[in-house]
Amino acid sequence: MLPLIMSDISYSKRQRLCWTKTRFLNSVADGRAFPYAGKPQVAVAGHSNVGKSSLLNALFGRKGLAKTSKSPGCTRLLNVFDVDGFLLLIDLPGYGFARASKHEQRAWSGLIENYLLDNPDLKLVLSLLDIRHGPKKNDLQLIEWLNAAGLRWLPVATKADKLSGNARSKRLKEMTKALGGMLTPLATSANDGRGIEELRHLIEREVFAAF
Ligand SMILES: Nc1nc2c(ncn2[C@@H]2O[C@H](COP(=O)(O)OP(=O)(O)OP(=O)(O)O)[C@@H](O)[C@H]2O)c(=O)[nH]1
Ligand SMILES: [Mg+2]
Repeated sequence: MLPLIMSDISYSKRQRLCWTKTRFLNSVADGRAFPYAGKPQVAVAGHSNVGKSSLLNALFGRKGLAKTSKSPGCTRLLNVFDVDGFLLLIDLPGYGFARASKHEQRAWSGLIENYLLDNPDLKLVLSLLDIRHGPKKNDLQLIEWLNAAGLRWLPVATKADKLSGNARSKRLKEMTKALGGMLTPLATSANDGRGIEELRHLIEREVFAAF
């Protein structure tokens, strides 16, 4: 009993995480047997190659901790990172990878669904959308699915450095409309650091509000 009470107290006192104090825990192959219960979790979802692993490295301020690749389909398991001993960030396999076989695509979506469903520790899902292309049909399907499952989600536009100021604002407006008009994606770039500190704050607010 006592350790639980003590950890609740330390959560309520904290407002910020030390993001550079992140370590890779493990790769998990079965979403139903997720071995790290008890800590709040934030999952990063999105199309293959949208920049999930790069965004995580930018949040951690650590190059190469999450494996990135120019060729899509690099992340095929649930890769689990522990931030500052308090929070778990989960790098999900990308969906919509055209060159994967139907069998592989089904296996990955099964892995993602099994992890997302019935997980009381999951506080937030970041829905990553490439600022140049998203939201695509399967992004909107995921968001619908998250809504139906009652999960909190936040749209995050990636690769914002690829567009100039005006084009960026125009795209963000279009994306907001395509998402139903309620939420404007946070523009981020793993390359120039745009939006990264703000995203850290948003995650902290969600996580600490839960305690
Ligand atoms: N210009 C730019 N390129 C980026 C950014 N983020 C990621 N990339 C590039 O996009 C490619 C894919 O990045 P990843 O982070 O591996 O993407 P992912 O979503 O984890 O991909 P999968 O694990 O295969 O689903 C790499 O070539 C990255 O260098 C960004 O903010 N700006
Ligand atoms: Mg990846």
